[in-house]
Amino acid sequence: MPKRYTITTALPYTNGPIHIGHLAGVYVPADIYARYLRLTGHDVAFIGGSDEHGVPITIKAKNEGVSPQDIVDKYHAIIKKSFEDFGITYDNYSRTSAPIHHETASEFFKTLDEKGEFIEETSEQLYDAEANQFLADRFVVGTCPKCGNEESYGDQCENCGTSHNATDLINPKSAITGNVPTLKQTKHWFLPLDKHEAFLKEWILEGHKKDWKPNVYGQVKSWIDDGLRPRAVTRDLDWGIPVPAEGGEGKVLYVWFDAPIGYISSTKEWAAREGKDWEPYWKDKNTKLVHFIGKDNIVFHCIIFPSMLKAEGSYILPENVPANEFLNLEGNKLSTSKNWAVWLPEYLEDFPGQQDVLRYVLNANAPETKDNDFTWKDFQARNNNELVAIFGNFINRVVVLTNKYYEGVVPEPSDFNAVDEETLAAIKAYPDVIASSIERYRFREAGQELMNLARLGNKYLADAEPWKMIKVDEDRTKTIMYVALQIASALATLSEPFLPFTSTKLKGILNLGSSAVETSWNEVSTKQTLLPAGHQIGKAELLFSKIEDETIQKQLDKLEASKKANEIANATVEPEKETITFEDFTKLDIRVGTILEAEKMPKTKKLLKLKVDTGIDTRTIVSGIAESFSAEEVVGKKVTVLVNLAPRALRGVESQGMILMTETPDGKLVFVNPDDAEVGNGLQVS
Ligand code: B3M
Ligand code: ZN
Repeated sequence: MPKRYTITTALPYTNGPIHIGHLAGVYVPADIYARYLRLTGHDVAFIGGSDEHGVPITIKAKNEGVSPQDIVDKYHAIIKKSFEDFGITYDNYSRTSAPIHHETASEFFKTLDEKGEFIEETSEQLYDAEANQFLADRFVVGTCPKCGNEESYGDQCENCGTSHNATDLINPKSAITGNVPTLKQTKHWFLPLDKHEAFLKEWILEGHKKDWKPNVYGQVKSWIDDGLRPRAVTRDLDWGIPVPAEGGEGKVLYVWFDAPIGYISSTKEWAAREGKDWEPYWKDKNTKLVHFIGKDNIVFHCIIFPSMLKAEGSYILPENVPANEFLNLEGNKLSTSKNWAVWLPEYLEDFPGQQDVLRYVLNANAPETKDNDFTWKDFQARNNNELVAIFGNFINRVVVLTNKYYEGVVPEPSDFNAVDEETLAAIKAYPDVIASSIERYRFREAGQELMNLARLGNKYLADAEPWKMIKVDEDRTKTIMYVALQIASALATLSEPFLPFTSTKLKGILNLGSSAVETSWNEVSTKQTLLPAGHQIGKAELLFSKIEDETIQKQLDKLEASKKANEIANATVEPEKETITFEDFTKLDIRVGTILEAEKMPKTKKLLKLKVDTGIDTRTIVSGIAESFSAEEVVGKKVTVLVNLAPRALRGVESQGMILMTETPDGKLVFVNPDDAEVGNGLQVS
């Protein structure tokens, strides 16, 4: 029975492009799901859009010295294009700055306000007097009261996922000035989550214990068990949707209040464009609403948004929220600020036309039940050993041999032997096997099943060896090629959700365009023949190509460069020392000298024994620079020397002064080098 589905994906903040973590956690699984449902005849609204409000946008705008509008315009376009490029088949991709969204979110707020679903309260909130601003959300960082993470934001801790009020933070600090905030009174609208606790318990804890993913259910249960409290849904900020209520001047809706309503606005925008009615997609009890998100968004989609929908009264609730865990990159957390990421626009520049490879690898390694790691070596291995060696190799052999033996015409089979029968029967089982994994949100498993079908094909050909058989039994060869072509056709249909670009290409090669040979998902099981004898196929084209070691090394080098750049950027600068007087300074006798001789001190790693001409005399200085310089390379160097330091014995040698050094970001010592100065001259201040 065809059903109606509303599928939503987290609305990305438009403060940067999209990276592989986003794609793996949210957009690839959602697209597999949406494509599969359409292929099996369901009525699907696949909804997305950009989240253009909130502090992340304001901060980015401040950092770049442009307006928030400039930021959202720039990244909305980039993100939308990435989704198109990677074949994410949204029915609508909107943005929360769209007038329809402002209207929808305002109306939603007003309805709750009129129904008395908010508590209006004046309370003390964190305030930064220097910045003249209340500190909500990402404008404040402090220690999470739940897990102790010292970098929790005001509204949510990204470490444990908990959402809290900014005043709950321990040791809060302004993210704008670094100041310790003060408290200042202000009025806000609060959604009393405690009031919805009973409903949430019944709906999730009792109703979805079995069908929701354990990671999602577990988090939700722990929050509910901890007790829910009222949460402010308004903010003292100037970027966002104005609060449509008396006393709301100068205030906007909390971004997490407006953003999920963005799913509804985007559905409305789509329906208006398509001449459809949006309401059944959000209000008909038979519609299945599914939210695809990352684990940091669970609280908002499982507790806050459902409480809002329930309070409004006319909406359905999500049937499932298959949130994923996080993807790491080469063993480290993906990070925008550290540029530790593979950005989609950059990937496409480096791997043009290879979107399916990334979709495949990200799905194969998706962080479905635990955090997972993306490595470039694994990317290469999955491409070379699975896509090229199994899927691509099978298709290539089938197409090349069909062209070679039969000028591209599907041959007439004769009697099927037991292996042929088994193989033909096995093909028919795949649509259900893959579907069953997809319907349980096990997209990795589903992708592996698809690859198993290609494996079946590869093995069938390798065992049957048509390239040998052609020399001894032409009829048998025809049967073999006929069976192999049926597998190829099944692959063209069943690969579409996972490898959409490859599927299109393969359909072209197999010439599946005409309705007589087009096979739907379900028909792979039910049709007697997928590719009938006599059907003309096209010429071979490579579906995938081998990725060489150099290509992978380039990506690893890029990451290494990011790491270096971070080290330099994060190199800590020592705090300034206590103030000294000019007299204190003049006590130091620092002069320019030349190193005349140098030798390594025995049995130490660090020390060089130097003879230095200071202009006053030639003296011995024992210096801890041997890990940065060899004895030979320092001879003849001009150096700055502190000459009136009390002599000191180091390893039995009296050292009569010290050389001034500084350090490069990676810890190598360098001389404070007075190349242009005269030996014996003193250091001066001016
Ligand atoms: N923009 C958070 C994020 O990008 C947020 C999602 C909104 S979904 C309604 O992680
Ligand atoms: Zn925490």
